[in-house]
Amino acid sequence: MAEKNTDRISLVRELEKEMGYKRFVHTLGVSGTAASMAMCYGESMEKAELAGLLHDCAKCMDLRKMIKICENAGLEISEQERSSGALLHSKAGSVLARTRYGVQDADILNAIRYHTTGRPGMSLLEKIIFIADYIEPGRNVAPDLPQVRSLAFEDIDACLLLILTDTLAYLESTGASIDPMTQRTWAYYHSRQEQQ
Ligand code: DGI
Ligand code: FE
Ligand code: FE
Repeated sequence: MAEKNTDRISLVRELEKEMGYKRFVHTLGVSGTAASMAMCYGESMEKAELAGLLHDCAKCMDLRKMIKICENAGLEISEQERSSGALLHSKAGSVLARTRYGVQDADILNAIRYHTTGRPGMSLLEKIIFIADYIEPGRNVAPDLPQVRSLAFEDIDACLLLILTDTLAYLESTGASIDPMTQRTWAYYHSRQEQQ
């Protein structure tokens, strides 16, 4: 147990060196929020905390480096990802979590990999990281945040759908190209809610 705590503290120390300070504070916010959601929903608190700490571990790299990391790992990169660090950092982050930080748990790696676009049929841990990333205390510009924050602890799928709906509306308003996976995730959770 003591050893585990030492590892956790060394990881935080390493991440502090790897990222800009704003990103580091966001990382701590996501990690703490994810741990709280895990307590609420009966997910492993340790896994949620670790996935939260590592979810943006590739975010501060330049795009060429992200591309290299994914190519070396044999992952396919779409044209859209090739031109967007906002999209590619999650894929690159999941590779780094495994190769550099020694994470072997597939659920943690998937939570990192899909934290930006989500995906249909997300695991509980994947949903927690996706939501925690959006609601951590440092976030303050997205619409509906008070409602999203309370839904996060009351109805996780409704919360997920609201975030996806607001994100798509935001992306449409800025004219950004929408990743097909973000669209598919929204369609999947929208149709599930309709069926209820
Ligand atoms: O890395 P963070 O900023 O903490 O959060 P994130 O990994 O969720 O990335 C958020 C950004 O990703 C935000 O600017 C919206 C953008 N995003 C999410 N889905 C899509 C997307 N950007 C594009 N171009 N297309 C998407 O489908
Ligand atoms: Fe991210
Ligand atoms: Fe993030």
